[in-house]
Amino acid sequence: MERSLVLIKPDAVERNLTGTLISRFEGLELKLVALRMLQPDKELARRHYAVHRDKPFFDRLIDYITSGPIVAMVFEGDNAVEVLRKAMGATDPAKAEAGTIRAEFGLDIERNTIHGSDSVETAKEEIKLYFA
Ligand code: D4T
Repeated sequence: MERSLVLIKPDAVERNLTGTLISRFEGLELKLVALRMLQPDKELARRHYAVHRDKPFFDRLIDYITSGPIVAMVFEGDNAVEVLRKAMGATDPAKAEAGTIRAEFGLDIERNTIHGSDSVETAKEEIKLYFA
């Protein structure tokens, strides 16, 4: 049984996609075990995206993820990390496979609607950040 952190990002909350996206995740036969709405501060955002701190897009990414409310969730189930990553599609919505959430709802590589942990280890760290 795995757990993964999912974030519904500001672009999706603003476009009233929260319910639609939660339904999509529940349809994957994963169990929603935690949920909270918050507006992350810069410190939380920088910790979450620390791995990208030397990338040229880092400051924009931090500004964006702190720009409005997000919904943080933990889903649990068999292969939860991989199942969620597949359902989300590639980081860049323009390159995401048809039928994936980012292909359907993503606006661009920055405003790509959702986040999902990329490994079981990362998920453990990310869940601690959002659900202390
Ligand atoms: P997240 O972490 O948001 O689920 O995205 P991914 O796991 O799919 O992709 P990532 O870690 O490589 O990127 C993190 C975050 O940075 C934004 N980004 C990424 C960006 O603004 N410009 C870029 O060139 C890249 C590669 C989008 C997601």
